[in-house]
Amino acid sequence: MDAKVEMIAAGGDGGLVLQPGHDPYHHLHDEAYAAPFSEGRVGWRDLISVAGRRLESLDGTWNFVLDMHDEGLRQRWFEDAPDPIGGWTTPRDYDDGAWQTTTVPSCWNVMRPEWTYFEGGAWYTREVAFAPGRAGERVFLRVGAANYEARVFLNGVFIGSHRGGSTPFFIELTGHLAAGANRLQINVDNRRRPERVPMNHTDWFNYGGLYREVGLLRVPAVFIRDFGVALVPGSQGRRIAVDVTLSGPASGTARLRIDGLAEDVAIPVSEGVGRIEFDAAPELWSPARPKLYPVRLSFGEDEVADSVGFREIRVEGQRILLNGEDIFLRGICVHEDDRDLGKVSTEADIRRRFADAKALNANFLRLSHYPHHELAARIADEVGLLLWEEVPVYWAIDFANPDTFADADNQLREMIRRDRNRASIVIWGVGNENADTDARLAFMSGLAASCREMDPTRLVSAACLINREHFRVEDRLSEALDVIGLNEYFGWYEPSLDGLKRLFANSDLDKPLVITETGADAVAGREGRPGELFGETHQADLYERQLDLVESAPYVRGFCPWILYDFRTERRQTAYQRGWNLKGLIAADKTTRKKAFTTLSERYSELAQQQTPAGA
Ligand code: GCB
Repeated sequence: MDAKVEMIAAGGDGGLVLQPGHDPYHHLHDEAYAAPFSEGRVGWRDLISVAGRRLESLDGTWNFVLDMHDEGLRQRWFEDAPDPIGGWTTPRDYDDGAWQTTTVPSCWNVMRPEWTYFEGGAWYTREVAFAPGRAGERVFLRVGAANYEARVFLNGVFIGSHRGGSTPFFIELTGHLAAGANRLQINVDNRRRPERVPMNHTDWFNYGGLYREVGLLRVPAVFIRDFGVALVPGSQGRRIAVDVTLSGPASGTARLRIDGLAEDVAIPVSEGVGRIEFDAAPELWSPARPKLYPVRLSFGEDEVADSVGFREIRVEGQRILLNGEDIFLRGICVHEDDRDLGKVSTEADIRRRFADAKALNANFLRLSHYPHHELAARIADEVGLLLWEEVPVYWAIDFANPDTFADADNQLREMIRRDRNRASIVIWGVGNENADTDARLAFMSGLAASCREMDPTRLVSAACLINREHFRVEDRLSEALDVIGLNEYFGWYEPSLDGLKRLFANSDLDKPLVITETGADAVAGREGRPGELFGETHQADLYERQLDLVESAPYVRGFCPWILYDFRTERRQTAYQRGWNLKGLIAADKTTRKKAFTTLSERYSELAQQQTPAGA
């Protein structure tokens, strides 16, 4: 308020003077302007399960402006100062009613050519018509994802903020919403910063915006915040555990129904939490038979509903066991990237992604390098694909910085909370290609511990690097992992596959290893001679040669090359790439298949025939 110009009429001559204490130029000299808007930050504990709930959509047209100097925060645009004041119309540098419009969800980078490379703050404004509901009702704003930091303002008041570009957040609007028209503003900032997660150096495009759905959620005064339904590990598929967390410390009984398995189970809830285990014999979920059961859970006036699969994933020595059966992960990595929509994932796009994975005869996808749209895991549950989900602890994170850890840990917990009832997800990934330093070991072991604390039903992994000194698979983080992920680019960044042979000969592992990346760039339609870089022939040959070696190492229990589709990345600027990573098996049009697609699908078909029924 201190920067607001309040003019008062003074003197008989009709002149205007500034009220003492008000400095209209204050914002020009205040570099701490953003500090108040990092308060009230919401995180994983504020998430609310949306399973089976109806959200009032706020998608569609919003007023929009880019704000590269953060003037909106500096000058507090959201306050919308009364105008005119004391007979004087204060000149101001904004008018959100006059801005251009955009669509939510979207990424601004693909909306207009001149916005392609914009990194900074932007403002989204819209009116929200609100009709109060039942007495005691609580109302939350849900944002599916905003990259990277978001600040929410309602009717001129700052309500809360969130950081982390790929997970949802909830901000309570109860008490702030008026009956009738309300003005909602969201400031989104996608600046890359060295201390954030990811940091400023990545091999994917830094899209900005409100790029997943936005909506309002109404719940009763006491509501179900979170719940989990899963097999009890080690119960041979014969016992189910259900846990429930309410919005506050209420006590009572929650009621559960799983069609075909449990008619009406009473779950005692004390001080807001309840847990129960009971015997049941569900048909187990697997890629071959992705059986889902309808689940309903209620407490008081609140109810959630979901479709849940039951399966067990564990490791035994060098093997990965799905429902007790040995499984080889025939995988492919995929980014959330679209030539036309950027980071926006539509249902049709996700379904195409999975149809292409099925055409490859894959049974596994690595959703790299950040949490993808929540629909991905829902659809994978339905169509029968195993998933690896991960957080963007990518390359040179500021591992010694406790605030960076807090950010990464929150993103991880938000991802687990959001998706823990999805049978398709079998592995949580805690990072990708990070140098084996003491600080990184502590940071990522901490993340692995968070996975185990939040979810004892899945495996933990990370995509690790080769120890170049000993030329071995040797990473101190392995101790904290169930499965070792390995990124290796023999035949692309390194000339010969002899290195891979040597690596396997030198390594002796007591856990399963999954090749989490390998590959080669190829321009779609450019055949090239054998060995010629950027040609389809070299890419396809590389896949053959990699698989020959990989299949010979007993501890390699999965192959997940890089990547399904070509994707945008501004750090690739050769004449072939021009801002694109071309390691896709399919071009950026998501239609043109390269030779390596056929190669891999044939090899995966052979592998599938050797597979136990669960993984076929
Ligand atoms: C990697 C990274 C991935 C890159 C890929 C590449 O090791 O994990 O994000 O895009 O290599 O193409 O070099």
